[in-house]
Amino acid sequence: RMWRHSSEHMKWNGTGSTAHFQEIVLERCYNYTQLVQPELRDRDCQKIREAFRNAFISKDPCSATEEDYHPLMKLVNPTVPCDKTVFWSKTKELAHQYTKVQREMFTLEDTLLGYIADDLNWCGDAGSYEMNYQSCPHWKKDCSNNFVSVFWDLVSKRFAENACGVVQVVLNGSISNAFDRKSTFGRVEVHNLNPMKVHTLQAWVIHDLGKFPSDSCSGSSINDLKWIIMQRNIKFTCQDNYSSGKFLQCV
Ligand code: 2NF
Repeated sequence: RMWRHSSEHMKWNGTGSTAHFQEIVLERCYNYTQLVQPELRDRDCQKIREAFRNAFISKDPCSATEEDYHPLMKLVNPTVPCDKTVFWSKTKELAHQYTKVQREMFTLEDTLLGYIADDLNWCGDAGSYEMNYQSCPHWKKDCSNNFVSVFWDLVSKRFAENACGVVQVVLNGSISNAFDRKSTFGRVEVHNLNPMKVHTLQAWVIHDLGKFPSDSCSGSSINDLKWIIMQRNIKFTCQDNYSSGKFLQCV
């Protein structure tokens, strides 16, 4: 019986839920709402933790839908001021360094839900009130409609819908497709910018994040991005020849 019990929990190919998930969610929520963004101090972190847990607990971890997260989304709406949104793709660390220096700029992980969930993993099981700490569905090997992927797609969509004015994206010029249509940025965020609110998308193609410079503003992937953005009646500008050091200093 023991053997059967543990093999059932090892059924997925992805990493299991993060140890102490509930405590981490609560602690990050308090930290964010009291210290990072005290304007949000009236948010109820216990309720947020509970809504987050209720979204996925006792459910088939490969049948996640946006609706599962609606109660959580109702508790937290994105509130980034105009001109302050920073998207990223394959440049997570650099983008986060950037918003640390430019304190009033926001990546998704500088907003409450992104801050709470960043680098965490979570899933439950149909017919159990427990989280599965042994394994969770891998988004490529098991199923794309797992609770982690559906969460990031949804918060990324809301983050993009909320953006206004001039918005920025930090892209990696050291890989062959600095803009990737299949990334969250290319698949979700680009298509959910509201042309009534977003004036310009400003792309930064940073060239020293790997060994070789491979892509630039004049490359075909950025041209794809430019075409998509202009089709959507949003202005597009692009800067390259930036190293990460120069980017962090000069902007
Ligand atoms: O973990 C995050 N903080 C996160 C995850 C997904 C999306 C943040 N985002 C938001 C951010 F706000 C960025 O603006 O989307 C943008 C970055 O996503 P991206 O897919 O364009 O960039 P990548 O560097 O390719 O991926 C970021 C991380 O997400 C994972 C990927 O393995 C990497 O760790 N990821 C990408 N797609 C999926 C997916 N469908 C995914 N993980 C699970 N399911």
